[in-house]
Amino acid sequence: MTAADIKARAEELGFDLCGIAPVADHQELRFFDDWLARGFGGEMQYLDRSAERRADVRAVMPSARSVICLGTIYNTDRPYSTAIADEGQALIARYAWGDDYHDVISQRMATLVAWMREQAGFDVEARAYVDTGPVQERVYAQHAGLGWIGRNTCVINPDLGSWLFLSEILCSLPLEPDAPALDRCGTCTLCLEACPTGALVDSYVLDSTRCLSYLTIELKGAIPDAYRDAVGNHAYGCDICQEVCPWNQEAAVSQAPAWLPRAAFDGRSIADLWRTPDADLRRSLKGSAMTRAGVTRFRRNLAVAAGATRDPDALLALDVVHEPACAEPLVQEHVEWAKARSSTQRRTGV
Ligand code: B12
Ligand code: SF4
Ligand code: SF4
Repeated sequence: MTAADIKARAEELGFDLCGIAPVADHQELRFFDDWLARGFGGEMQYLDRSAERRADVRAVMPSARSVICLGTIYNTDRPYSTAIADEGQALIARYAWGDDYHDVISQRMATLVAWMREQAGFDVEARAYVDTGPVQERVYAQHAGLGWIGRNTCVINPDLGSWLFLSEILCSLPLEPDAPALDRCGTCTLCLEACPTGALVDSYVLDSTRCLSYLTIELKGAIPDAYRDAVGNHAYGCDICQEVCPWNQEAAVSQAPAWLPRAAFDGRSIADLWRTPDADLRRSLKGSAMTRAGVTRFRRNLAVAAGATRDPDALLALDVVHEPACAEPLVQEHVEWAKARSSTQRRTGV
């Protein structure tokens, strides 16, 4: 079984990209410790705990000789958030619109691994991860030729764009590696300029503690006051630094129904979502990547969005709905903030 055989099978299984990275001491793996030391990981302690393993996949699987890197397009033909003028609409990052990618892609990779073992005729050692393991996925994807790590820190494929889920199979077979992808950002700095919170503190360096994706998804406590206005109508995640990227202006679109937006979150307003009963929200989040934040944090985000946008309908909704999650202290604090924002506006408006 050759690398070409594996790539052909990966394509049959629905992967859009497949390349092989050698297991080696890639120099880009070394940025991670410095990044953590600068506090850019915020509260994501799982990153600190796994730092040693992230430095070398052989610490995860000593027999690893190759990393089979896979890319899956999740883009749809829906407009970018930056093209939506209605501030009352709740924006959700497109990676989270459809089914949970962990489930969809894990299944596909399991099929690929089973096929590899069958072809080899012996027990090939392999471990598959999709955002689920201590692997610096972007570094391996770049070395497998899937795309380069752009200034916005995302892996960009020159033909497909950057709306790609990355996943990989660590494997004991010494497969023929691909050439690494070369940086094609050139003199462009559009992503750095567009980021609403200055989270891209330098080219290729993201400070999570300022990133709306971190603040609305990963952060468990209160969203710091300093960033609440910048949240705007971002109810879950952020896509701005990818939307402005020239390589995404004609990005490839997936035909897979799995990534289409769920009706419950499709083009919905902040007010509508706030008015939705907890039980319905929970049902709609189930099976999507949005379960990560859960109903309470989602309501926290909606409250901030109501205050940041001062959308009248959303602010009104904050007063009239009394679902259990609305009464959680974390949510209440953000509701109070939002209401104070609206009275500030009224006072200065007269
Ligand atoms: C933690 C994490 C986050 C954090 C931190 C992101 C970050 N940029 O570090 C937060 C919560 C902010 C986040 C946000 C998002 N994430 Co995320 N995230 C991860 C995770 C779990 C680890 C990333 C990591 O190790 N970060 C630490 C930094 C140091 O590593 P890095 O991101 O690989 O960055 C490289 C560069 O920053 C560079 N670098 C760092 N310092 C320096 C210094 C110099 C001088 C230079 C030259 C380079 C350089 O080095 C790194 C490696 O070379 C990965 C999955 C994984 N296991 O890898 C997914 C992952 C990166 N996320 C993903 C996605 C989809 C997102 C979002 C788009 C979701 C959203 N819409 O809200 C945003 C994108 C924001 C962005 N611009 O990155 C995808 C990215 C796919 C792609 N095409 O790149 C991944 C790979 C998950 C997956 N399996 O598909 N994420
Ligand atoms: S995801 Fe949004 S907040 Fe985070 S770096 Fe990109 S533009 Fe900035
Ligand atoms: S917007 Fe420009 S600088 Fe940023 S990732 Fe895209 S090409 Fe690179």
